[in-house]
Amino acid sequence: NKTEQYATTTLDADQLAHSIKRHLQQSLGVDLEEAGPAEYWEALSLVVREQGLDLIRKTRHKERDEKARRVYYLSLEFLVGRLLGNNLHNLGIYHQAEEAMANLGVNLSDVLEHETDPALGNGGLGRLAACFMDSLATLDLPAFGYGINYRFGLFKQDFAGGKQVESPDAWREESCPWGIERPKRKQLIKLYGRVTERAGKAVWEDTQEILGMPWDVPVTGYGTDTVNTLRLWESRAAEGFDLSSFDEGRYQESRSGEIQAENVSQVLYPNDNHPAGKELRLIQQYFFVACSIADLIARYKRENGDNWDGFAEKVAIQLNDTHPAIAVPELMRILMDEEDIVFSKALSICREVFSYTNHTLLPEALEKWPQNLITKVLPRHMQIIHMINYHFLHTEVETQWPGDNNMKRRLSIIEEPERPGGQQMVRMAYLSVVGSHKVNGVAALHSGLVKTTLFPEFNELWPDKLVNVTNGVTPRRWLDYCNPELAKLIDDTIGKDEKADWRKDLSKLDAINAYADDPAFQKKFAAIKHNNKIRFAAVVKELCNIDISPDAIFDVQIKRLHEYKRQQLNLLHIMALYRRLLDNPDLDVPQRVFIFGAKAAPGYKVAKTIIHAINRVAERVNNDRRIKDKLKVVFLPNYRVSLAEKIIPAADVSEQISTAGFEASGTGNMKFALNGALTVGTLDGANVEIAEEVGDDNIFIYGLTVEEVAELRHRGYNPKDVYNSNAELKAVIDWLASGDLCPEEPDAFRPLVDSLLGGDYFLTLVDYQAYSDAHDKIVETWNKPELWWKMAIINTASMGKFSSDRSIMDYAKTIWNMA
Ligand code: 26W
Repeated sequence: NKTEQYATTTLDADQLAHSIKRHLQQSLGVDLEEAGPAEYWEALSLVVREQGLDLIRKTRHKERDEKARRVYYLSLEFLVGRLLGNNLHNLGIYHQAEEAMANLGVNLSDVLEHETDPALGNGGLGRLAACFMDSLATLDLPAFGYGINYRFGLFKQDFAGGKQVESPDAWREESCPWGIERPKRKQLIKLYGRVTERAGKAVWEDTQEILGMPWDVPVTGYGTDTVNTLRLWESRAAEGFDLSSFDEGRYQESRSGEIQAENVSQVLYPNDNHPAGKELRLIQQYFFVACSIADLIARYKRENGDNWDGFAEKVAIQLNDTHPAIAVPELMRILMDEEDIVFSKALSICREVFSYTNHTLLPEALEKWPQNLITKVLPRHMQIIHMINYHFLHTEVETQWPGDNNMKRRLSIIEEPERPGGQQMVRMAYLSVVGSHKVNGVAALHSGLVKTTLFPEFNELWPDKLVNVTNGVTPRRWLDYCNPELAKLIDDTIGKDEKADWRKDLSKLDAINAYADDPAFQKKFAAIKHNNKIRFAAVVKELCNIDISPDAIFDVQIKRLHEYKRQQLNLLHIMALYRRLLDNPDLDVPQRVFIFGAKAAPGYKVAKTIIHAINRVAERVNNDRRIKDKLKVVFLPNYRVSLAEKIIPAADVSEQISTAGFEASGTGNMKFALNGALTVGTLDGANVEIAEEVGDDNIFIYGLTVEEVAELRHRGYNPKDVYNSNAELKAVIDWLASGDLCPEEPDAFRPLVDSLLGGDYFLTLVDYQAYSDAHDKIVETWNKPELWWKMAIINTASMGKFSSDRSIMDYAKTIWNMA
């Protein structure tokens, strides 16, 4: 039986080649002679999809028999990256596929480059969700991811005159063999309308309806037959044609309802750490939440019947930030209005089922929706939010702080306007805390701040609710797949039998520590880095037409552009280095290449100015013969997952330089250290734990701590004082302001200069000197290669803690009650 043959993950090269040919001819209608890498990509993807679907079915049967608790990960973003190479790896058929392709006369890596990189996320939060899906499958945990199948992912980025230019990313326009439509599981959801009472029951009526069509992406695990599902919803019109208007020849009009409905899943909002506050965004949130909750309830009933008493035992729902927070009143609505369960019981079911992850402390990033808007779009949900709030304030808060109305005002899910005439706002974070049994931050430092500064009263009221789960990254994509030479060196050194496979247990890397001083191992480690740098230099040449030497220090900052992440600090320092070289062209310093990748939210003026300024400085520096190639600056356009996979293995220095207290965790920091780059960073987010793991001697920590930041703000801070007392810093800021770098638009960098000198909220100037000193230490260390490579090896060897497998086991134990 043909299908059974695919159930095992032991396809050999011949079988694979046979299936590839079959799909080329029979699924794609392409002759072998006509097939290029794009066709081979599609054919091989179909082979893998076949395998994935078969295993999904088996996983489902196994779970049905075992009746275990399932976790549902609700996220508006899943930044999965390219899937074919990763799936081949996870299924253990990568080398067979390589061989099969070679026999067909094609190169597998060329084929893999033909996959469009699905950009269904903005940055850290979305990429974390993707690493978690990989780990859930690898650990054989029953799990579904739920999200939106956006037609347009995060915009594509280009530069014109150094400025960011955005264009739409219609990523599905080319075929996408991974997604499989599941019409049998479609959902109908309601919006707008009004609530009336009939026979003592709330009835939500006169609504508009949209259809949610699920689109399933198989998620393979490494070294296991478990394949989970990422179910992404696409919106469609609920009714077909309005036939009367069709008959009258008004074809466009008859479809107008449909066009509106389809808008809902059209585009990913490109904001990171700043809400858009738009009605369509609220509808997106409700749309995917309502589809997902209905879907998981239907699954529960199929498997367990109609008895709600067992629901919380079988279902755990994780809210990835507050974006899906409307799930709390949605489940309440179903329990109360459709299942006749009383309020208090419904709330306790919710609290057993939900938990919420906070990813940011930035005040402007915390979502609040105008009460009026929720009332208009989701009138029943607004009533239920009021009911939850009333119960919370008048029983729970009242018991803890009797008669304290000030406390009630502070903790209310509804924020009262500060000025008369202002609007009431619904605090989605408070709704999430009140509706959940656990709330977690994403690194130890961050979770501490969640307790002490973000939700101190909640922590007093419910001392066990706020917990920490430090983020992690999947070692499959971020070491094995992106850095195969290093993966092989590790295998050759510590073995690759079932027991020693670091791919499944990253703490096994610890054994590499024994080789940190070994000259032969150091030589191999350094040679691999060098090879990665040669390959990456070719990418830079192709994308930017800039020549960089693999002998230079590759110093990298790749992440969303945000003032708190302080790309501007990096820029000011580069400008100073350039001036130092101009003053003294024979300065005995190693060659350095500063590499950036970052997208700015289209509406974020200062962030865009920083991109423009970096590009202008790059142009000046790269074309100045006087400095003899000692300094280069590269800003790669259109930073995304597939580019990160090429940059990170080639990095020597990892820039993690946020203002202390602002980067919740960071996950790029982990990927770099795992691949043997040394971190220059502040004591922020997971940098603190990275420093703990590698030891203070193996990381370049600089700058103000969280406490010092608070102290300085308390004392009062004037950036002009720093500006006036640091001649080098003053000179580069004056240069930025002078218009010299952008003569056709002399005021171009004003927004940046004003942000620095008029307030400097992110304390860039305060940390400048310490940052510059840290870089001097980096150079000093680079000049002692045995020390450098020892440190680099210790970094790789010490990253065991930062596997997303460990993160997921933490969630399973402390939050989901699954292990
Ligand atoms: C509604 C607007 C909005 C959009 C996105 C607000 C907030 C966000 C995200 C929470 C921003 C984000 O991606 N946060 C990052 O989450 C990562 C995973 O936990 C952390 O590693 C990063 O430090 C954090 O900035």
